[in-house]
Amino acid sequence: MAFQSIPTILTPEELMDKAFGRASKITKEDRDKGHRARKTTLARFEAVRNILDDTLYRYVAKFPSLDQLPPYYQELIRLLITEDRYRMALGGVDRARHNIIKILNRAMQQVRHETDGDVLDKARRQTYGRVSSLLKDIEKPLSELADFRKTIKRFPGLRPGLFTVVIAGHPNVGKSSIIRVLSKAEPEVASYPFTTKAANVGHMVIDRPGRRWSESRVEIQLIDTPGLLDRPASERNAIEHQAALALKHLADMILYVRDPTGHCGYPVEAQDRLLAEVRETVPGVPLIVVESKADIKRTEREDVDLRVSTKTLDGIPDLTESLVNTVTTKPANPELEAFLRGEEMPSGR
Ligand SMILES: Nc1nc2c(ncn2[C@@H]2O[C@H](COP(=O)(O)OP(=O)(O)OP(=O)(O)O)[C@@H](O)[C@H]2O)c(=O)[nH]1
Ligand SMILES: [Mg+2]
Repeated sequence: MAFQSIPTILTPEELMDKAFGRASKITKEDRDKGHRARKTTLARFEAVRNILDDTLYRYVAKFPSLDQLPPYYQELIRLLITEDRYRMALGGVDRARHNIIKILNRAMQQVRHETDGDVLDKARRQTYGRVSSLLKDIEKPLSELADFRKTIKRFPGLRPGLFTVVIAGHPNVGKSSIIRVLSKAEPEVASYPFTTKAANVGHMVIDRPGRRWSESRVEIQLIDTPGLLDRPASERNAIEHQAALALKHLADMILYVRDPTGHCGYPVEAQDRLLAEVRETVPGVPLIVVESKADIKRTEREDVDLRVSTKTLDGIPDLTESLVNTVTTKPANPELEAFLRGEEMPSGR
């Protein structure tokens, strides 16, 4: 996955250790003591410059540029990081990189003819001091980048070319339980709302012997989402927004889970309102309504496609069959597909 290439972000102290430590191992040869000291100092300055330039450049370049990301990821970054924080931290690190290069280039210029050991030592102490304080000044942006990296690495690892089913519904209705029985994924299941806090991916592989080879194996990507409440988008929390984003951007099909038992803690009327809302916000995406917890209660309602129990597995084979029958090869989101296929990461610069 493209986001995995974001490197570990070092602290200012670690960056100093890395740059000054490596530079200190460099010594240049010359029969003349003064020339030896001059060449060594120059080589060390150059090493410090190159190490910090490379490292900081990589930090900025490996974070995706917001404008070049597919909308799903852009919106996730805006939601979980915010655009301002993202741009400020990357900008701060990049400015520091430029200033560090400037300081070291100037220092090299100043000592290029200097052969007095004491003067060279003093120049080195001063220059390292300036570089250190520039690095200390970006302590906050660097720690922000380290946080962003953690957040981004947790983004759902989508795979290109797979039909994507997004499971949605109120909290605690049994969405993750369904993902567990349908796929190899093992999302957390618990008897309280908002157990699932972010979109997670599971894969489902269905072998259908006896079919033409092109149809003999079907692979589906299932996205488990946090619960959604039937309230206006402006009142939703960041956890709910992640479900809404997955629905809006990732769904080739929606599996709407409704719990008729009341065990989830939300009335059926509220779940019906949410269903209507989901249909309205993502029109045109095929949607099936699944009633969960069929081992406890089954309704006679006609607007239900399937009734399932993840305890007795009642209805699960039918659910699998109806998912497989809906699979189409045409991606609903060509832009996202292109991004997932591309090995190249859009650069942050
Ligand atoms: N009796 C019964 N209980 C179920 C069934 N499916 C899920 N549950 C229970 O319902 C509770 C919620 O299940 P989850 O799968 O975590 O529900 P969720 O919709 O993912 O919940 P959030 O992640 O909080 O939105 C758990 O206590 C499950 O054991 C079922 O088919 N029958
Ligand atoms: Mg869940």
